[in-house]
Amino acid sequence: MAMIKLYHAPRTRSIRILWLLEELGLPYQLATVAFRPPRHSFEQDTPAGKFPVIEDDGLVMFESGAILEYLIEKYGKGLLAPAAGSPERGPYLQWIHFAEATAMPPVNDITRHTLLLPEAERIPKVAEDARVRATNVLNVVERALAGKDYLVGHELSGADIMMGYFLMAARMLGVVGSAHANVGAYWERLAARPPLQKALSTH
Ligand SMILES: N[C@@H](CCC(=O)N[C@@H](CS)C(=O)NCC(=O)O)C(=O)O
Repeated sequence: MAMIKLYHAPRTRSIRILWLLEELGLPYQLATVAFRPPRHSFEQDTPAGKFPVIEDDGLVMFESGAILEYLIEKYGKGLLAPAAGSPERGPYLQWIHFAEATAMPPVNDITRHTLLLPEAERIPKVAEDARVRATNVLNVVERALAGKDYLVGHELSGADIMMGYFLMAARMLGVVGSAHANVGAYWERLAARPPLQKALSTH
């Protein structure tokens, strides 16, 4: 098996892939690259200008959700994903796509308009609106977790890895509040996993 190479920068979405590689116990080579706050986008020193990027047997891939699905399919041996066509497969795909299509955009807006952009270019109203949208996402997750330990089925799946990064970012930005008790307990459950701890402490 060819060694998977992951381009990683701490605190970025490459945490998802590092976490996944650790959960699956796969051998990998890490290329740690310094994150440069982007003025626009695709400006990072990786083969696709973004984090994460992987190289696997000559294939170069970007988009964390696609990388996650690809690695689970190719190397997961049935772990971390319900079988294709099973009733749980729908919600699994739903959360994977929800994470980047709906949950992360407000986090991106808050980050850009409070931290990344030069101060003169930040628009407070954009950050304010994004906080409302991020809170609405958290409300959806809060309801989905009622009486459940994980988003899909009874064990960790790729859906939790995708949404876990959103939660990490939302917590850092101060969006997770006392109204989100299920989300808080869920985060503690995820954070207790050694593979996530390893991913978070890798620099
Ligand atoms: N939807 C993409 C987003 C990738 C992305 O924007 N990553 C950020 C780091 S978390 C990045 O590389 N930002 C720098 C830039 O946009 O140039 C994914 O899930 O991989």
